[in-house]
Amino acid sequence: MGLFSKWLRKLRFGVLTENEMQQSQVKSEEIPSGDNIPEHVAIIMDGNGRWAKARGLPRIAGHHNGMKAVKRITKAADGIGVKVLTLYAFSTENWKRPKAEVEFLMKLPQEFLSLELGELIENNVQVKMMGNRDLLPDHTVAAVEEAVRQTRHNTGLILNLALNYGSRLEMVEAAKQLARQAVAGELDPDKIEESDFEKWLLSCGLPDPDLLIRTSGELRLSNFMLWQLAYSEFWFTDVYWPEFSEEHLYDAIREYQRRARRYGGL
Ligand code: V0D
Repeated sequence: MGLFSKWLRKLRFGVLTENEMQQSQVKSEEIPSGDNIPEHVAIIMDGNGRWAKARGLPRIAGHHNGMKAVKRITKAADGIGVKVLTLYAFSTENWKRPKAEVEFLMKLPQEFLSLELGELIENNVQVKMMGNRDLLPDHTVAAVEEAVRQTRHNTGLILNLALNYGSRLEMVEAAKQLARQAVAGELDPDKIEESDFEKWLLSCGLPDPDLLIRTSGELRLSNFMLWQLAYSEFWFTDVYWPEFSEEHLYDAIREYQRRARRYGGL
């Protein structure tokens, strides 16, 4: 009997159990490779607080374990040939959280970099930051800018951290810049093109994300890269960010590759 004939027969007679249906998807467990690796993966790292709550731990324990996932996923993405990894670490909405939690979060860049910057440099990773520096504490900005400076000539994976980032504000700022250029007589409003707008976005110079991942079950964009995600594939999972593993990333990328193959077939 052929490998799949059992499934085919069961399908024909409509007697597949839920469990068998899942198995019949013939999921490849291989590490993604080949062409069609997404060049830019963006991730909304949600569920750190929920992960902690489920374990009876304080929220900051969730954030701390989320940081370990950042290290794990950066390595895994680099390992399979992703060129840009954008991580949504702190949104402009996150200021509404309790002061002590925000203070803890603002120390994480320093903590992460004091542990990991050496290895990032060894691995030729280039650190970038995307967001509004104004409201961030000086110590946070200084730590990130030092990492940006020390890695600016690296040519490997770009690790782009969205800190105090909000997409609508980013676009309003871009609109202001175009208005200023128009008032100065440097730009004809009737000749404004997408590329004129794009060059004022904080993601300027990076390709648009090919794949957006959001963890922890929420199915929203939450003001993240609204312009840049116009044509991206979306992948959602119920897994909390601190538990997001290499295998989850590979699942998302294999699904991305399957979708890309389907378009190719049309
Ligand atoms: C907390 C889950 C790494 C999301 C991940 C202040 C929430 C862990 C960084 C980081 C945060 C930032 C800059 C940098 C290198 C690493 C980070 C924040 C929160 C925001 F250059 N994890 N991480 N930054 N969390």
